[in-house]
Amino acid sequence: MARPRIALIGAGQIGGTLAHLAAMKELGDVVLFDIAEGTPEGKALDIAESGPVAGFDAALKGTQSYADIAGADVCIVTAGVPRKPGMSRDDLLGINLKVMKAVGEGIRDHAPDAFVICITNPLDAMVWALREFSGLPHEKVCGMAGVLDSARFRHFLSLEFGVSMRDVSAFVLGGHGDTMVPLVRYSTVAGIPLPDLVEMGWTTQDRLDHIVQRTRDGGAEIVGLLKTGSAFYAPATSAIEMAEAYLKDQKRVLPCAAWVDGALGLDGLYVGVPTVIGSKGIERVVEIRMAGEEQAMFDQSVEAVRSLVAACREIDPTLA
Ligand code: A3D
Repeated sequence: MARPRIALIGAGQIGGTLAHLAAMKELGDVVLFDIAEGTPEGKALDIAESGPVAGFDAALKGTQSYADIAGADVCIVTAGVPRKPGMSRDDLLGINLKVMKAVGEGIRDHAPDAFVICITNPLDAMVWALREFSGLPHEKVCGMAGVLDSARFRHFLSLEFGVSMRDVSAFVLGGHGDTMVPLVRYSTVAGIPLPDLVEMGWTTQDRLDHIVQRTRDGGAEIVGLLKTGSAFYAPATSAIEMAEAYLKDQKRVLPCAAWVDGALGLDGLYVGVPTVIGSKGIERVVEIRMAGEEQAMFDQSVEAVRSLVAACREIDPTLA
């Protein structure tokens, strides 16, 4: 059987890391596409040259031509610009919307059967625009944010409790932005919910509130440290987990920006929700129950996403 084909649209910091991870995990052959001449070719060759040492079998190619992504099983989109210190994700909207148009049309024309994972910010609005421009089925287009936001939450919790990150599971809902909703009640250490751990004296409510806020600000914390770009190792690792779930039909339950139409009181919006990812793409949206304050936070997050989608429509009237 031929190896799966993985197309990475954008060969910058995240794109290069995605290519490396995909090759190391032997998920398939990799095509790196970028408008910057030489960058995708250079990264593809560099990673390919690590193959004999690392011992993986994967072909890597860099390109400026969409024709080379033909037949891709998965497309992961990072094309666009990242934040600089002081910028919010939303400040990227105008410039990255134009990029989504070019990328969406490229995928529509050359890889219409792919499972598409968008990472470009502002995430929820860009996934929506990418889906509109590509015309692919909604269940085949999603965005990576929840896996990353949850991973950040899990990391901070594991430091607080002094336990393995593997035994911490965390739940983050809503848009990928300042209004994201880390759900404390559904986050656990080996199945014990965080509120119980507060009662058990493992931490205090104040410290937990601080960790929740640090999770919300997780992206900005890295931008502030790096100064020249945004996070890329953890975002790439998170998207690879989603791609693997699709390629191997794992039916993983992963939070991602998915099209929600009918569930959770929403009538057609991309927003961060728990989903089941398998060979059909986003196979199910898990309709969890939210308590009063959680629902209010989720509603606020939904409103923030809606206003970004409205802004996209204003900038590009061809978006219905
Ligand atoms: P960067 O290293 O700048 O790479 C972006 C690449 O896109 C560059 O190589 C550009 O040449 C390329 N590019 C620009 N326009 C086009 C185009 N029209 N077609 C193809 N390629 C193009 O950025 P990065 O890899 O660090 O980040 C990429 C995106 O991910 C940014 O928008 C970030 O804000 C976003 N991001 C999202 C998350 C989430 O959790 C959702 C996390 C971190 C970064």
